[in-house]
Amino acid sequence: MGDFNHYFLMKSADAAEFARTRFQLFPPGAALEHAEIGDGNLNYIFRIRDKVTGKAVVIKQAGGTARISDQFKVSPDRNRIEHDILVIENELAPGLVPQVFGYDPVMNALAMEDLSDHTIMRSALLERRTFPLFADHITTFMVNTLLLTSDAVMDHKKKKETVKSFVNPDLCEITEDLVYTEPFNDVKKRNDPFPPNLDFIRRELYEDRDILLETAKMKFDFYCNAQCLIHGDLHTGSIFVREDSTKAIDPEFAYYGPAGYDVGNVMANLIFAWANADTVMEAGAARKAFTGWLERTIDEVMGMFVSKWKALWSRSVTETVARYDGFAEWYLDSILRDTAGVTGLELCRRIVGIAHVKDITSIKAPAARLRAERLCITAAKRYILERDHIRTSSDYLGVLHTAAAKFQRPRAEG
Ligand code: SR1
Ligand code: MG
Repeated sequence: MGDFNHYFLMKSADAAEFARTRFQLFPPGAALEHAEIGDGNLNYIFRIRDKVTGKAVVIKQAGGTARISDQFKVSPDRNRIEHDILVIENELAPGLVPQVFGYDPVMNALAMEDLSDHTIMRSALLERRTFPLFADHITTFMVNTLLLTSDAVMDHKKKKETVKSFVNPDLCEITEDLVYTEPFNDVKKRNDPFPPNLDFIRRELYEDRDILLETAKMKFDFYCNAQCLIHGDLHTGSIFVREDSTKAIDPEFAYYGPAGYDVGNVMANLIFAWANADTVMEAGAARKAFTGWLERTIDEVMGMFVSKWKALWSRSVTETVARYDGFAEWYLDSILRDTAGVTGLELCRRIVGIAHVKDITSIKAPAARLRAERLCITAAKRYILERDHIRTSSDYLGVLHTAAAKFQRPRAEG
């Protein structure tokens, strides 16, 4: 066991000792049980629990390369970024992120609240569980963290300082490559499409010049638009849920970028859950109820995002010119346009690229998986190409239903 004065990649026993001695989260002599519980693409996650009191914490450590592949060299500074943004998000959206107890720049590890009484939302949705407060919680989280870190509200010098401390080049590069480039151009030859869908992907994405041009425009917005402090990876695998509680976790991709990146991620991942259920569940009341709940949630996320944004805007904007007639509408409209575009990008990249989602990969029957993938890609293209016009939940659901109707469910559903 190391002394924590020099970086090394911890095993779970090290993490237990680290939690006790570095952060004093447990008393000396505490009987601790420990396990590595991470299954994400990047980091090592340890759960440490006092066998007597039941108190538990999580230690998250960053390595020098991604877990998913050592092709990705990722600065361990992402752990500092994650710690710092969790502190900010806790202030702006209390109760909607895990509490952090400390960060160690030598071990590149942070200590935070254990959320074992919650479930990762993607898994919960695959079990067809529903969360009545999710839309309300996630829209509060997004509106508060995005608007309150923007130039419309923040002191501009302080905002620039914040932009500086959240420059996140390695993690942004992952997004620039995996989200904005490779789903449409396999330039690094590391895409991982479902083989039976390769021709469809080639025709519909790699060879569609309109898609190439529009995704290039969006990539330049991601490079340049330091609009708000975004979470940067707000998919359903980065959200813990309980019936009465929602926690956005894993904000290590945070940087100052377009607000619509976060909203579009939430929308796309609800659509993945819908595509899975619509394809895999047998026709009948259960499918109707579950897809209906997802559609209502998509409706509430869009509706509440817009109404809460407008309300918070009128209460909190400090920038003089942002009060000019028409500015608020123009600004929000640009976020909604980006939301539509990013919804399309996220749908494509999880199907074509290296970082998949279980909503798709868990579909065993090849014909069913093909149907789910194709309906997502077909809808995604319209979200991207028609992003100047897609604004309301009816727009999103109309595109989704039209795409789904194009691809019949296979008879033996999988
Ligand atoms: C190399 S990291 C691949 C993906 O996992 C993360 O959760 C992000 O979504 C990233 O794009
Ligand atoms: Mg993550």
